[in-house]
Amino acid sequence: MAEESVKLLGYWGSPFALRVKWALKLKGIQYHYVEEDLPNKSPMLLQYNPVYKKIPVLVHDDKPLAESLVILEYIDEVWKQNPLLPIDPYERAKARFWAKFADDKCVPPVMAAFSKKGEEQERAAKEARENLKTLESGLEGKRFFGGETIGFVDIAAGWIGCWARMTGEIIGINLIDAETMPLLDAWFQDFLEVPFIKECMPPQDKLLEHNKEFHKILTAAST
Ligand SMILES: N[C@@H](CCC(=O)N[C@@H](CS)C(=O)NCC(=O)O)C(=O)O
Repeated sequence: MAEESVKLLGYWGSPFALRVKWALKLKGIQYHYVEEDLPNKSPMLLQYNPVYKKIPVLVHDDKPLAESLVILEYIDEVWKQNPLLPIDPYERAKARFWAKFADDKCVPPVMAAFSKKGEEQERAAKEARENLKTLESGLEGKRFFGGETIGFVDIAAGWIGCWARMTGEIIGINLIDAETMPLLDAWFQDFLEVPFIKECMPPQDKLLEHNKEFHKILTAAST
């Protein structure tokens, strides 16, 4: 049988590519990583993801797949070891619900708090804190969203802890409040300390500098 080929098109500072790196690492899948220059997208990226033209793209045996949450589900279906989604259909649906909630309701206000100024920024920061508090309820007292082991929602939402904390540091507004969301705060810390999770994280100093530059560009554009 021919050896299977797995390729990931990503960008070092992308949290969406990080999700895929985490999932492949958890499953123990070897892959070839291709770093994209996002301002000058490669013909390969445009060919493989003509619809969104974004990374990450997973290419499995020449079959490309875009959108990180879709890729996570694909990885989970193809490589069954260390499952990400629970077996029970209702629990699976709930995991998908919280991953979608994180993308739809937590990421946008964190990004808005990062890119806006004044009252708009305050409003976005408040919304981010409220929605992160709601995300906390999905933990239901468990160590991870996946229970005792890392699951779909952990992989989908775990990066928000690092990015929201860094964003808070850059804009001087706390987005994760350890007093009002102690369980989520503890989960972020616990999750990000898991060795294979930590191993895949981009270098924090480099990420901070990169995000500071990005913040300057975004806020200059909004004046
Ligand atoms: N919903 C997408 C988001 C992917 C995304 O926003 N990728 C960014 C990098 S973090 C990108 O490729 N940006 C290039 C562009 O928008 O032109 C996913 O979950 O995969």
